Amino acid sequence: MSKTIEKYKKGIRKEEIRNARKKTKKKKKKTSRKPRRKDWDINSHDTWDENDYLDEERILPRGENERRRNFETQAFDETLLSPKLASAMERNSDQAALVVEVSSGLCRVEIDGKTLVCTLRGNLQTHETGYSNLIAVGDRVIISQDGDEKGVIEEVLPRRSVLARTHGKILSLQQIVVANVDQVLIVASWREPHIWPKLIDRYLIAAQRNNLKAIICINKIDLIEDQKEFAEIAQPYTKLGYRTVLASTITGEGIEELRSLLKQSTTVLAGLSGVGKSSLLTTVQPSLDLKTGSVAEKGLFRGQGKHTTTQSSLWKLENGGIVIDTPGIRDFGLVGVKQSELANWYPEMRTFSEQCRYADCAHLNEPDCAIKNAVKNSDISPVRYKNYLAIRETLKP
Ligand SMILES: Nc1nc2c(ncn2[C@@H]2O[C@H](COP(=O)(O)OP(=O)(O)OP(=O)(O)O)[C@@H](O)[C@H]2O)c(=O)[nH]1
Ligand SMILES: [Mg+2]
Ligand SMILES: [Zn+2]
Repeated sequence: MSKTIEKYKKGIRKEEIRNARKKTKKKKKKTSRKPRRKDWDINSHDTWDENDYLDEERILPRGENERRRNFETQAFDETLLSPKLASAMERNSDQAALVVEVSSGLCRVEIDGKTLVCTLRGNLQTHETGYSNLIAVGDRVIISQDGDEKGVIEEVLPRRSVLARTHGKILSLQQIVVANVDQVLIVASWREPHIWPKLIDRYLIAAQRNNLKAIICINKIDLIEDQKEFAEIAQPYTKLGYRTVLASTITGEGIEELRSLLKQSTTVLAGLSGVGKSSLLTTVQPSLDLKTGSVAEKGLFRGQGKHTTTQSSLWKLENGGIVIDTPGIRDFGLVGVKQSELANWYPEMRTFSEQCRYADCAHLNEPDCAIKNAVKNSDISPVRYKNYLAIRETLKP
């Protein structure tokens, strides 16, 4: 397709989205967004909640959902933030700065070994990207500098990858968690908090959908008491071929393995609060000295993390790796996965599902369901099947 046609098509898509947005604008104004923080202190790491959710489900005009879905698919391949996309791509990459931290309306970027706090140029618009946030940690951006410590982000360069999830309760919108990563290190802990395989599966599906390599790390293995129980949970993942690192920051087990897996790649660490993401990074490279927290010892939230890390941040390792530490995410909403498609994202179910008696078998209570039979015969792990059922419940038909 010629460049002119491509540009023309982009123009049409932008116009469509703009019109649809206009229609929903009134409703949008009523929602209460948190005010932007203007007082971001370069040295402070605390208190800001990057999820910044709108709590209300938005009603969209007819056809808008489908239009967005098509649009969002394209947004994976190209960034439409800039009308001068082509020229941005041709620019010397030396001019690009790396976003290492993001707050509402402000970013911390790194360029030439210096760190600057940047605002965003007012004409950058989220509605042209298909995502609810404009900038994410890991983005490469063109900035104009304003003195030694400040700057303005003029453009966001095309992303080679994103890890995205649904934006809070608004299932049609997606939020970029991080950009330009190669792999997701899914961190779980055996205990404190208790291992939660359903969240591991959600992350595995998100990684597949975003074409990112997934590695599983089960941390706090010093707390294992029953090896048999541990094997039942961990083995299905290793059998499926997922690289699974068993680690403990207390005994040092698995740390060298992690260090080498992080080498020369850009990796995002994702998992529940309190599983030890920041602790693992600090153990891999003590100079990082990231803030780590404790796990609640009593009360309703016993055994859960306290959301010590409040915003994602990017760090460069001495071995050439780049890591992004993230706050614990509990609800990793799967963007655009329907109930009927879910089994396709379970590699071990895909082949069996073709042998079910009914082509539209949901693998619940149908007769002659090959997946249920495979679970009975231990060809599919009961843990994975249980996760499938639970995740299915949260998806649209
Ligand atoms: N027993 C045990 N405790 C650990 C291990 N690794 C980390 N911890 C403890 O787990 C708690 C939480 O660790 P963090 O590194 O803050 O966890 P996090 O995943 O970064 O949590 P958020 O920042 O809230 O998302 C701390 O009290 C750590 O000391 C481990 O291998 N074994
Ligand atoms: Mg942390
Ligand atoms: Zn079936």
